[in-house]
Amino acid sequence: MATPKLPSSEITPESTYVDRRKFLVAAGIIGAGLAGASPRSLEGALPFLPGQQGQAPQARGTPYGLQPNDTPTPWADVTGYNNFYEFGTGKDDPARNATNFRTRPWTVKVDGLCEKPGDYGLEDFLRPSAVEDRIYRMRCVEAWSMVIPWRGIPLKDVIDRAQPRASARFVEFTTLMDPRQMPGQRLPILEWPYTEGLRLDEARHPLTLLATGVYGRDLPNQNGAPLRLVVPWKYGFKGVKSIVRIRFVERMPTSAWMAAAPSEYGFYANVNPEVDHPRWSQATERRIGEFRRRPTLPFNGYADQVASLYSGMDLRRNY
Ligand SMILES: Nc1nc2c(c(=O)[nH]1)N[C@H]1C(S)=C(S)[C@@H](COP(=O)(O)O)O[C@H]1N2
Ligand SMILES: [Mo]
Repeated sequence: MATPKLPSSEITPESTYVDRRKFLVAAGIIGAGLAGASPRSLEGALPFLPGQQGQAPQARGTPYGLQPNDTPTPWADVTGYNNFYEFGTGKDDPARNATNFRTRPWTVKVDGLCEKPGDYGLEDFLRPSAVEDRIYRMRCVEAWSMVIPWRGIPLKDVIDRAQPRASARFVEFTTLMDPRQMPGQRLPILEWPYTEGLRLDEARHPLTLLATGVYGRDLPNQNGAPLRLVVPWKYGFKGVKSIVRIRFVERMPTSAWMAAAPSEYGFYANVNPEVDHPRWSQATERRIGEFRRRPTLPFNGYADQVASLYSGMDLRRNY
């Protein structure tokens, strides 16, 4: 696995909360012989060559905010360098520990302040005509970034079908709770189940995707199968994985990361190079696979499309 070697100054500040060895022991990974037991079956089978399927990166001014020097991050990194704490806090833990995670059958409950609540099967979400391939720049609050060819449907489609009421102002998303399958949930790493939220207008923005795949095939489990959120102008932690509930609410939801460290992870999480994380700078980033750091762009390069959502807001306070 080509897990990039990072200088120690960059290693997983998000996992400061976690004692990794405690995790491994309690999760039954040390001693249970799980480590290394499951080879990454998809690795090496690159199914999608940029330029052959889906949206190839184009010149400046593409609808998806790619810059001329943005090329897709290799499959091995997209699927081997992950944050999915339900399966461990190391970047290569999810690929190893999520191999047998069951994603079929899968039901997503849509409820809260809407006219058409219901339990949806995956097939209900995935009208084939609505599925699109889009290459997005993605940036983690840990100051690394990738360029990922996602496949998915606009979240707006799902929201419109549910018909939110006028009183609905936010959308809350919840990850599956299943400590038997998700060893991280047996430990107090975050408040489980993982939750996230968007303001309703952010959720309806045409860039916001419910992703079902990468590189033209179904999402690998470590990337949040079978359904995860992708919001390219926000820090990666907004991209809640393995979603089982989408709920319309009046009040701003508390996300898992806000609950863990409210002074470090705000609700808005718009990529803002001018507002440092309390423990490190957000001015630059390291693109996985590259060595020289890049400047971080406001709204991760999507300002033209999304800055108007925040006009009148103090983006230093609303980090
Ligand atoms: N349920 C759940 N969703 C999650 C996380 C997590 O730990 N649990 N980590 C978040 C963080 S911090 C990041 S950067 C992205 C990483 O997505 P990727 O591994 O597909 O690149 O997932 C986000 N979604
Ligand atoms: Mo992240």
